[in-house]
Amino acid sequence: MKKRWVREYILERIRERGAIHMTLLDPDKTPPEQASKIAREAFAAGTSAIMVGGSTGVSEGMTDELVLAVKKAVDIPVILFPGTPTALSKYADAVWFLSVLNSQNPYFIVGAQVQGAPIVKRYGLETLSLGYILMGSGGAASLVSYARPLPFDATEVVVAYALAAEYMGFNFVYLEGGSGGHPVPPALVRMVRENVTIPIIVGGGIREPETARELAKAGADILVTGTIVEESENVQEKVREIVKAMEEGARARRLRDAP
Ligand code: 1GP
Repeated sequence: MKKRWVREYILERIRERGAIHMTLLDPDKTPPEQASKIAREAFAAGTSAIMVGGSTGVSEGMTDELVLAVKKAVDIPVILFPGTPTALSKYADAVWFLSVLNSQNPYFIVGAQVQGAPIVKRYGLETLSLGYILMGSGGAASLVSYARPLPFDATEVVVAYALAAEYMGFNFVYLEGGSGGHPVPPALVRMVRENVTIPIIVGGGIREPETARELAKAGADILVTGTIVEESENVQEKVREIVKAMEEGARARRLRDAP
């Protein structure tokens, strides 16, 4: 059994820095050579972990190759973000063991997890339990998981989902705006922050430092970006400005909330 350390690492880094950034790599869109280069640059720019996954076109073999390439390039946790139970890799450090809470199909709430759990055990992967809530445009993740994405203005319902995630025992909650879509509004993140105590992950459509600053200021603990590292000419500079703005936002929040 591998050592379980990723959850502690994440919580410790959030305590130290106020908020942390994770870089998402999709094996369907990023070949392993490019993934190592992106991982190196993102690491140099202050990213805290590499997430690996995608909604379509991802096999276990592709995931293995990408994880191995990233592990060789950087010494930060590689966390699987699987779209299916066939996208698990024994070479990763941990897996977001996620349930799509607002799917209309029970397969994505508990079925895929039942299929994947014995594989996770066999591979000795650390599990990070995650309540995943799709909102806004929802993106490809929403389409393939039969989710009914929650409108950004349905504040009370989003808060209720996030609270349900906490009360059901999930260790993290993910507010997903959908890859390449519009980011989750900071005011919505703030409402969730005022109601839940578990760490809040926010992703989908984060491209600008200003967005990262406002989301961290509103109470996001972890920001995830995928599309910008696939598209940027200069990944290091792009991630660096996002991380810097995010940490400034987290500091502003601490000052605001200080007794
Ligand atoms: C998708 O939240 C992530 O699951 C990342 O979204 O590709 O828009 O950065 P982007």
